[in-house]
Amino acid sequence: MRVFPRFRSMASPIWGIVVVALLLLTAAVTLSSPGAVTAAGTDLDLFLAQYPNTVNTDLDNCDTCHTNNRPELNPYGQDYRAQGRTMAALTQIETIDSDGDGVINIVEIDTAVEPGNDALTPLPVFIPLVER
Ligand SMILES: [Ca+2]
Ligand SMILES: [Ca+2]
Repeated sequence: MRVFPRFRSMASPIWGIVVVALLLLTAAVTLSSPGAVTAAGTDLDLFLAQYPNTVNTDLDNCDTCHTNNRPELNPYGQDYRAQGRTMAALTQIETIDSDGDGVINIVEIDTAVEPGNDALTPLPVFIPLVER
């Protein structure tokens, strides 16, 4: 059976080495990119330490600071980064409305609503009127 020279060369051991090298390079780039492992290992941990009531809520994930187009930051994540990505930064941005939905960040955080997503706001609280 005749094998075309092009396919024969593809089967040589050097291509196996090239493929393995590319896979290792891809893994190294993925693991070292900021916002991937770093964000999950430090920024989210800082957030949960600062706001322990948000553990196991909708804020206990990367969506708190990132858009669905990772590693792109949402407005809250951008404000957090601009202030230095520390616990002090979290405190500094509590009283601003990062996503512009009319609710300041700390109120959204206290109600487990994303402070970087203007499509999500806390439900209004209705206080019943009491007749005298
Ligand atoms: Ca807001
Ligand atoms: Ca919001």
